[in-house]
Amino acid sequence: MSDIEAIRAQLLGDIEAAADAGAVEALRVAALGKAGSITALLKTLGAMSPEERQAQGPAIHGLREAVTAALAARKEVLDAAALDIRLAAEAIDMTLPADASPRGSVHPVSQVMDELAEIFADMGFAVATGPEIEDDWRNFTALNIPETHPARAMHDTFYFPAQMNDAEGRAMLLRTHTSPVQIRTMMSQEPPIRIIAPGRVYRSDSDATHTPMFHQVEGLVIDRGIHMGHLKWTLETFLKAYFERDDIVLRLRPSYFPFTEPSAEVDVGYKQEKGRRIVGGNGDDEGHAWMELLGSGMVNRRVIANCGLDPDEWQGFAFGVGVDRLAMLKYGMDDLRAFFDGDLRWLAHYGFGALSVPTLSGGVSA
Ligand code: 2NL
Repeated sequence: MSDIEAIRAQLLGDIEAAADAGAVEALRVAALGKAGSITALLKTLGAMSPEERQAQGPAIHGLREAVTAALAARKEVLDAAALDIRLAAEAIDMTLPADASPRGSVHPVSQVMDELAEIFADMGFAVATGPEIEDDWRNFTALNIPETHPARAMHDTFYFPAQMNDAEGRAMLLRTHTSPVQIRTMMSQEPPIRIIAPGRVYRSDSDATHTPMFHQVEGLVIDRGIHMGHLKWTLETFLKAYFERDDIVLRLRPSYFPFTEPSAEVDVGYKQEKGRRIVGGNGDDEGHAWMELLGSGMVNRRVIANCGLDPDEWQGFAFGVGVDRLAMLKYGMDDLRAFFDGDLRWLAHYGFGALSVPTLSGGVSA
């Protein structure tokens, strides 16, 4: 074996055995540094005859290239192994407790929806949910909303393109209220029915008091012999529990909705006292303040029939209320847009913390 081959075998063996980056660097210096063994071989080329140089040159340069490549390859292997070790050492155990207390909270809208579910559960109502993408039959037609009704217009309703019509050719849309959930329930369950349907609804509307997505709760009761008295008692009981005061009185004003007949808008009245005032209230002569809060009525016979039930046997009442508005009233908030800003300071300002979760037994605003 020639000198060059012996040096090559020795160096490549040493490089392969190098245990760390320091050892690789030491071998590089020993072979290719100023006083290195390969550097010394390269220097001998200058003193050779042209014939000798032609014979030895390629072998010596080949040796340099092979060793340079081996050093780089070994370094890469060692670097990857070092990274693996570091990653294993720095792995985070997600099951460990956090070392800082959380700053967020359940969103006020979610808290109000939870409160509503608790309050209505106490009155025997179940929570029903359904898809936010609906068809125009369940969102409008079944509810006796005529084809020409302004609510169906493009500027109020977010429609999907006609290519997305369902199998029956119905136009698809983002639900504009949670009523289609009640339609689904009436079509799939035998009465008696007592449900609330909370959730997100969408209307093409955006300014200081309207956001294109907002939250609604609707309620529905279907049974035999249901009348307006049941509606009024239910809303009164709900509002007393929600606002946590017994002096709440209701005023039902005649109104019109296609899906209820008769229909009533519900104003909430309360005795005005110093220091506590519900936002938006207007006083009257007897010291009562009234504010419009809910829409309601007896379910239109045509809606009951549209769902396959006999309106001579089954009657019902229904109501709808904006959850964002309920939250603003309860917590004294004045700007709807802040609901969607995700600003922790807003939560802190209104006293929301990670552990403040309403329960009926603990007092919903405790
Ligand atoms: C409002 C109006 C209302 C309903 C919603 C309803 C649902 C079915 C049948 C009949 Cl399935 N009615 N929902 C009834 C009256 C009013 O909401 O102004 N909400 C804020």
